[in-house]
Amino acid sequence: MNTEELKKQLNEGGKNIVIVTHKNPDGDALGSSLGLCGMLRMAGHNVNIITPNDYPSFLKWLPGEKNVLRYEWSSARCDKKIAAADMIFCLDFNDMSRIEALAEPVINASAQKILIDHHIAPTVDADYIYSDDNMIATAQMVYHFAEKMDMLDCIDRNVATCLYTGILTDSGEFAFPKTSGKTHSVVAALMDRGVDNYAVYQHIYMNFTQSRILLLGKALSNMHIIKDSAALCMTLNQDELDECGFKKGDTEGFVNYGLTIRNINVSCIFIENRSEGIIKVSLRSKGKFSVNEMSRKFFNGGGHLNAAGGQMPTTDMQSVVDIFYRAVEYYKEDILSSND
Ligand SMILES: [Mn+2]
Repeated sequence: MNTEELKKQLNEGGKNIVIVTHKNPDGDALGSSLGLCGMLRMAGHNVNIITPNDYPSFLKWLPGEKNVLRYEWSSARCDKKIAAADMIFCLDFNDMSRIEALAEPVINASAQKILIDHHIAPTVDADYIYSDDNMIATAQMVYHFAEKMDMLDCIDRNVATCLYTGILTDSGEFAFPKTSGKTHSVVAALMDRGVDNYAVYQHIYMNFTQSRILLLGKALSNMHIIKDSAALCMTLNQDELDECGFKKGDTEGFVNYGLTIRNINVSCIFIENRSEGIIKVSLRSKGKFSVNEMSRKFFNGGGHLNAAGGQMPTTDMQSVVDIFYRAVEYYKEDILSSND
């Protein structure tokens, strides 16, 4: 399907549309989905958003959020919506494995599929693909998609607030390298539609649980700075999570604290999930060192150049920390020179 055909269909209205996004939705996954949903509804479509699972409470104020369906809570109802859809939008993920149990009904659906995503090398089989790994956020791409589809008039204050939230969170408050002049012009256009930027900031960054701050203290005190290597890792095991009263989303962004140290180019955090029998891995880098590559090689994951995730099928924290030491040794020169 080409852009003109899609534009024609979207401007006709009256379609049944489902939007899906990745597991453990973050600000960009949810912000881009809700923004697109608001736009498409304004254009006269019947739209539902389905996430694989629930998302953290600091996102539960976004306009329209109350209507989001969680596949883990209502899979039968979601299956019906997916089967009845004329179009399915896949937002903010590059591989069907990222939507887990949702993948099967989505793959089997007769609907046309449209991918909008900024992760590298997408493998999603879609009828229309808008993929650009130079984009800081899928939410920014949804704005450009609206431009392409002649739907800028469908961006009201609520849509703008959702897209702004996606850009704000995925860009690290407009700090990360892929934040561009274009990003800022999109943000300016969104603010002109009435986004209350300070209200958004407070919802996201001044709304932490007490357990989060207790866990941050633990993670920081568990920091291993690897000698002469510009890399560090932090850990949180299940007992520590329980002790502090861990709630979903509490550890979001902890890995970034490691990079605030001078001359540290790679930061990593390992978080145990004993009930799933795994340790979750989050990696960040400064400069040109690819944590995507490191994660693919050592941690069963992937992601972006400077931000990646993964997971290890064990709850033995020491063994995973040992692997990190080996990985850092393996890439030592690249890590040391990453930010030169
Ligand atoms: Mn994103």
